[in-house]
Amino acid sequence: QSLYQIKKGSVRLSSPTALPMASGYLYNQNMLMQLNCRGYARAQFMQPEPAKYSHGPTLEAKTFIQPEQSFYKHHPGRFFYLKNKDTKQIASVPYEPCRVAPSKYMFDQQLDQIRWEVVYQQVKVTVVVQLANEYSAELWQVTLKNISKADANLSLYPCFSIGYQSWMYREAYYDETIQGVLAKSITPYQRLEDYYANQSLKDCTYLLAGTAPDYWQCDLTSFEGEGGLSSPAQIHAERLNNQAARYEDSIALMQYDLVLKAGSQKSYCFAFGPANNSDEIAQLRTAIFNGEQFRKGAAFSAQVKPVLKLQGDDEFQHFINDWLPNQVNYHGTLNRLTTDPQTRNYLQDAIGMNFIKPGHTRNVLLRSLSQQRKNGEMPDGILLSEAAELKYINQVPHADANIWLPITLLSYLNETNDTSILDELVPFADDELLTPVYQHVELALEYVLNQRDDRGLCLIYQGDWCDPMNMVGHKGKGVSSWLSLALAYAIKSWIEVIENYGGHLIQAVETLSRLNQLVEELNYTVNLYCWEGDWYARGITDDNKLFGVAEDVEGRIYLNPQSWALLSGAATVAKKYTLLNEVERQLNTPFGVMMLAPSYTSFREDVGRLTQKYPGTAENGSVYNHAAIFYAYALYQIGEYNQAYQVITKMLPSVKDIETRGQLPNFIPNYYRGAYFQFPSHAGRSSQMLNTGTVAWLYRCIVEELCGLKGGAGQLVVEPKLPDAIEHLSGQRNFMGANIEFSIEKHTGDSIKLTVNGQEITGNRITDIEKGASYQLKIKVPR
Ligand code: CEZ
Repeated sequence: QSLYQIKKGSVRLSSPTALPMASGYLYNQNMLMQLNCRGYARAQFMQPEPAKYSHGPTLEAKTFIQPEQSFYKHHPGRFFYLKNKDTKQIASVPYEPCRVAPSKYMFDQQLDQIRWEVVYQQVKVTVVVQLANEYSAELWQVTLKNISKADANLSLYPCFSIGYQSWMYREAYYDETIQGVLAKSITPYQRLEDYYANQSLKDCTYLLAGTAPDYWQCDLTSFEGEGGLSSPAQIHAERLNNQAARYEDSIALMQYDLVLKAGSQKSYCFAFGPANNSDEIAQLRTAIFNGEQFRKGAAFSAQVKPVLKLQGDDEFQHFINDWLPNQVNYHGTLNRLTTDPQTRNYLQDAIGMNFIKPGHTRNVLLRSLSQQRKNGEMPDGILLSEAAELKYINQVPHADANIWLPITLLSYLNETNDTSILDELVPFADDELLTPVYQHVELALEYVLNQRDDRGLCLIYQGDWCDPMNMVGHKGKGVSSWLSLALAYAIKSWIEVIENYGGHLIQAVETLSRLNQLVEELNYTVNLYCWEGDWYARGITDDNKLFGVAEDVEGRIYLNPQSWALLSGAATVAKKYTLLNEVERQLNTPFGVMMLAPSYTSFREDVGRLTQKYPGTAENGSVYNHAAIFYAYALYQIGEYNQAYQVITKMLPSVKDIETRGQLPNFIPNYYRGAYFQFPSHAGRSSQMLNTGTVAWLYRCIVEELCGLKGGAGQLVVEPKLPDAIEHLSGQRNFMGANIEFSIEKHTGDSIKLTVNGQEITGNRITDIEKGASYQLKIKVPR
C-alpha cells in the first residue's frame, strides 16, 4: 500500500514517521492553523496584527512566516495522552510526544477538517479538528472506540500547549464557570500609549471542555516531573494534581477516566483559542457548545467556488479542483497573515482570486490605487486598516510595485469584462482628487518609465520582485534587466486593456502607438546591454558590472530574466532557443527549475543579502516555485506546452519522490531546496511554507493555458495547450456566470475545431455568453 492516498477532497498519509514534517492546514477569516501530522501545531490569528495563543516554552521572536522550521519536544502541539489503567501503558495521539508506534495510523487532510485515526492496543482514537466559521477557535472532537473483545479501563488526557505567553504576567488554571482552562497573560509594553492600544488584544487562551473533566493540570513542570513530556510523571500517577500555573510555563491538560465496554465508544469535544476576557469566553462557550458549530463544522474553506472542475480521479485533478483553489483563497483571505501585504504579493494573489471571487480582485485594485501617490508611485506595501503600518521589508525601497497593476487589471478584465472599473474614481494617498482608474495606471507606468538610467534600463534601488536583492542598486545606479522586461510586459498588458476594454478612452490610438514604441525600446535596450553570450544577465550593478553571466562562478544564470524576455517579446527566435537550452542545462532539476545557479556560497556585496541565504534555499537558488511558474507561464505563451506542463507537474510531490520532498500534495510550498548540483543530498526538500505567489499564476496557467478557456473582451477564447502526456481533458468551467461543460480531445487535423451545443462554430471564440446559461463545448485540438 502506498504511503499516501488521494481521493476527492482528501489527502491521506498512513505513517507517522515516513514524512515527519508533513502537515495540513485549515483557515478561516481570522486565522490559520498548520498542523503537523504528528501533533505539532502552528496557529496564528489576526487582531488585526498576527498573534499566537499557543507558544513554545521560551519567549518567541516575532517575524513573518519562515520556511523549514523544525519541531522539538516542547513545540506547541495538540496531543491526547491515553493510558490503559490496567496495564499502565501510555501512548499519545496522534504520535507525539510519546512516540509509541501505533498499530494503525492515518492522517487525513480534508478541505474543512483534519482527521486522524490511530489505534493503540485495540483502542481506536479518532480525532477531528475544524475551525469555527466566524471567530478564532479550534474545534476538536475525540472519539475512543474499544475494538477489542474485553472491556477497557482507560484515562484520556487532552493536552494543549500554552507555553510562555508574556514576561509581565502569565497564569493558567481551571475555571468552573467556563468549564475549561483559562490562561491569562498581558502583552508587555513600555510606552504608555500602548497600554490603551493593548486593551483590545486577545491575551487569554482557553481550552473549553464539552464534558467536565475529572481532573486537570496547568503547571507544565510539575506535570512532566522527571519523565518529561514523553513520559510525564502525572500521567503515570493515578490522577492529575489540579495545579494552577502562576508565572510558570503553562499547559491546558484534563483527565477523563472511563470504562469502555467491548465494542462501545465515547466522544469528547473541546474548543481552543484566544479571547479578550472571561466574558468573551463565556459567550464563545455558549455559541460553540449550544450552537451549531460542532454540527455544521467550519465550512469556510469548503465554501470556495472555483471556476474550474476537472473530471478525473488522479492526484493532479484533485489538486487542481480542491487544493489549488483552497490555497489561492487562503492567500486572498488572510493576506499571508499581514496587515500590510507587499504590493506585488497583494496584486498577484488577487490574480488567483479572479477565479474564485472576482469582486475581491476589484477591491484589491481599488484599494491599492487609493494608496498610490500623485506622482504615480505605488508604496511597497498596501495598508489594510487604518492602524496598519508598513513593517519589515516594506520599509525598503523596491522598484517593481507599479508594474503589477496593469498585469492584475488585465487578468481581472479578461475574467469579468467589468470595464466599469476603468472609470471608477479613486483618490491618491497624498491628494483627494478623484481620478479614474485608467489615469492611475497611466501614471503608474509613467513613473517607472521615468525611473530609468541613461541607457533606458530600469533602476533597481534596493530590490525588485526579488526583494533580498538589495545591494545591486542601492547607490542609485544599478539596474535590473528583469524589471526592464517586466515593464515592457506591463505596458503590453496595458495595451491589451486599452484594445479590448478601453475603446472609450480618449486618444487611445495615439496612446497605443506610443506604448508599442516603448515596449520595443525597452526590449531593444535589454537586448543591447543585457544579452550576454547565451542568455540574459540579471542586471548591472552600481559599479557598472553585468551580473548573472557566464563569467560569474556563482549566480551565473538567473531564471526570471529569461522567462520575462519570453513574455515581453525581447527574445527573438534565435535567442529564445538558446536561452531555453541554457535553462534546461543549468537550472532544470528533477524537483523543478532553480531560480539561479550556481547558488552563492559567499557574500557578494554588489548583489546583496540574497547571497547570504543558505545555498539552495529561498532566492539563493532554490526551486523557488513562484519563479518557476513565471517560466511555465512564459513557456505557454511561446507554444512550449510540454515543457510548461513538466515545470508544473514538478511542483507537486509524486509517489517516487515524496520522501525526498517531505510533504503531502495538499499545497505548493514556497520552495523546494535547489543547489541541485552543489548539494544533491538536500535537493528537493520542501520549505513547508504555504505562502507563495505561485498559486495565483498556477491557477491562471491551468484555466487559461492548459485548458485554454480564457476570457477576452467578454468572450471565451478557446485555445487548449495539451502536452503530449495528456490525450483528453474534460470538466466544467464557469465563465461570466455561464456554466460550460467542456471536453478537449486531440485530432489529426491541423486546426482547432469547436462545437457549442452540438453546433460547429468557426474560429475559436464563443460569443454572446449568457449569464446562467449552460453550454456543451467540444474541442478538438491538433495532435
Ligand atoms: O518573500 C517573498 C516576497 O514576499 O520573496 C519573493 C517576493 O517576490 C515576494 O514579494 C521573491 O523575493 O525578505 C526576505 O528575504 C524574504 O525571505 C522574502 O524574500 C521572501 C520569503 O520567501 C517569504 O515569502
